[in-house]
Amino acid sequence: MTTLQNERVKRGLKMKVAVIGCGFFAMNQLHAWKDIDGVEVVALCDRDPDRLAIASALFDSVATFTDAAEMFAVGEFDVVDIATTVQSHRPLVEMAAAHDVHVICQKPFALNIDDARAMVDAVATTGKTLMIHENFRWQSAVRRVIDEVRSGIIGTPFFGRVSFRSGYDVYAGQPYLAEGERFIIEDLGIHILDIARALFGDAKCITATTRRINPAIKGEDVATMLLEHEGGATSVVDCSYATRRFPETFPETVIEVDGELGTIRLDAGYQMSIQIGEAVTTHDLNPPVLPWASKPWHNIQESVRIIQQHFVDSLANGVEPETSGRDNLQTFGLVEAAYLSARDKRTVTMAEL
Ligand code: NAD
Ligand code: 89V
Repeated sequence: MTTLQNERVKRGLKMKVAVIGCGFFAMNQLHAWKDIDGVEVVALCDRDPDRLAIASALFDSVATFTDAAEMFAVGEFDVVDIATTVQSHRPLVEMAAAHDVHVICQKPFALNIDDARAMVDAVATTGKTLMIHENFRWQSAVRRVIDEVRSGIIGTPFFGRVSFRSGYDVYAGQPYLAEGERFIIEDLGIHILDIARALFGDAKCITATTRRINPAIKGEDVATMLLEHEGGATSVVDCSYATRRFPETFPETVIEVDGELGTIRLDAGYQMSIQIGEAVTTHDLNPPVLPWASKPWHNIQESVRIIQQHFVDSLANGVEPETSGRDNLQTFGLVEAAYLSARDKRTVTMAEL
């Protein structure tokens, strides 16, 4: 725990959080902060005054800023939660480091791996914590599978498939997703690759193919990736926003893991089955719909509260959050390596990055 954090806990004070970016997704982060004991959102920043007004209406009292530098100059907070899109992540993380606060930064971490490394270094020199808001591994159903695999119940895993296929109109809520040269690996695949890492450990290499099916968008909306993990498992990570099917499963991730002793499946509808030998157990892992959440986003919304609680707990216990900036260099590295693989039509080793 840092000196500041120690002092606050000793004095029974709340952890003060400032949030930069009050757009589409930040509303979930703001609701989640309100739910977490010992936390107080004290400042909001968005360069769009309309977004700032919508977000500040959630609070009885909160300082508002349209310029992040002005917010940092006023200070008086322990943590900055950066919920902007990727273009501003590096300058804002570096600004946070210059002002000696803990940092949470939304995914995708950065525009490229050099920026991501520089951001990790900038916060490391302050001794503060940097966590990437990589929430999919914290969805309760996904987490249950991760915990079961880590418990060793199916023995050492040798194969996995982590799959996200949907035809949901993500462009309506997030128009920028249709406009980037990169789309599905950077935006969604990053989560699915991170789940593969949580299940099977770091990867040695990756082979990827990409397609664009929807002619109205700029980037790829289909990606199929094959990973060799350092522990010996092989995984297939496949993602699509061009898959029309009923029932539509957005935003569920389905998972298969084969281990030496058995198998675990997380199927559509949040149904998990575990088979050890001939014995099969089934488990309904439907997540709750939090009071401020709505279907079909409720599993993601729940994971936002869980990851933010994990951040608070990690600070209180003086431990690195699971998806720290340092850890997320591996997930972000897989994104970079997947694009390189698809472009050059070859397997890319992580050591090349
Ligand atoms: P958005 O465009 O709706 O919101 C971003 C907000 O940040 C905007 O209101 C914009 O005005 C503001 N902003 C941008 N740069 C700024 C700056 N320098 N200073 C102050 N304000 C600034 O985007 P969004 O859909 O909310 O996405 C934000 C981030 O969240 C993205 O990185 C996206 O990938 C991520 N996201 C994550 C999930 C998830 O489940 N983890 C889901 C959706 C989006
Ligand atoms: O989770 C995300 O990052 C979102 C979405 C689920 C639409 O891909 O952008």
